[in-house]
Amino acid sequence: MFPLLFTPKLSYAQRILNTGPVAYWPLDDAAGASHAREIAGVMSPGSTLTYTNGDFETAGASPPTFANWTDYPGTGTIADETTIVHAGSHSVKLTNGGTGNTFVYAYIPVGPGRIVTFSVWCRGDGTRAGNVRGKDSAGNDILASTTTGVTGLTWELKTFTCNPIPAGTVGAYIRLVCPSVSGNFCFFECRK
Ligand SMILES: [Ca+2]
Repeated sequence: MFPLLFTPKLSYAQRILNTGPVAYWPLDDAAGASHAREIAGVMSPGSTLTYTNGDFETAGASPPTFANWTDYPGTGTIADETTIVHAGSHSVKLTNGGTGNTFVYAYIPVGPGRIVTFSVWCRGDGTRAGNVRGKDSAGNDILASTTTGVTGLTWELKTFTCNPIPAGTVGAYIRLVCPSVSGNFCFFECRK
C-alpha cells in the first residue's frame, strides 16, 4: 500500500520566523511602516515639525508663489500679501474666483498609523472664513474640508487634527483653502 504523507502547512507567521533572523513589529507604529523609510527622513513619533517657510516670508519661483509650498490657483487667486500679515512682512491671501478650489499646500512625510496635527494662524475678510483640508499621498481625505471659523479681521491660531495616515501611504498634504463663497478672501500664516 502506498504511504500517504501529510505535511501540515506552516502558518504565515511561522514561515516569516523561519526565514528571517529577526522579526519585529515597531511598537510605535500600529500599521507597521518600514523603519528604513522612517530613518530616511520621515517624522518620528511625537515630533513637532516647524514647516520651512510656513510663515510665507520667502518667495517661490512664481510659480509657486511661496518657496516650499505648491500653488493650486484653480479659478481664484493666490497672492503674496504684504500688508495684512501676522508676523514678518508676508502672508498668503487666497481669493475665491467662483468655485472655491483655490489653495496652497504643504507636504509632510509621515508613516502609516501616525496622526498629523497642525496649527495655523487664520484671518478672514470680515465676512467669510478660509478652509483647511488634509489628503494622504493616495489622494484620499484624512481631514475633510473644514472651515477655520475665523471670519473676522483679527488673526486667530487654530489647530486641526487629521485621521491617521492609512496603510500604504507615505505622507500628508495639508491644504490652506480660500473661503467657500465667490469673491471672498482669507489669509494664513503657519507659525509665530
Ligand atoms: Ca509672515
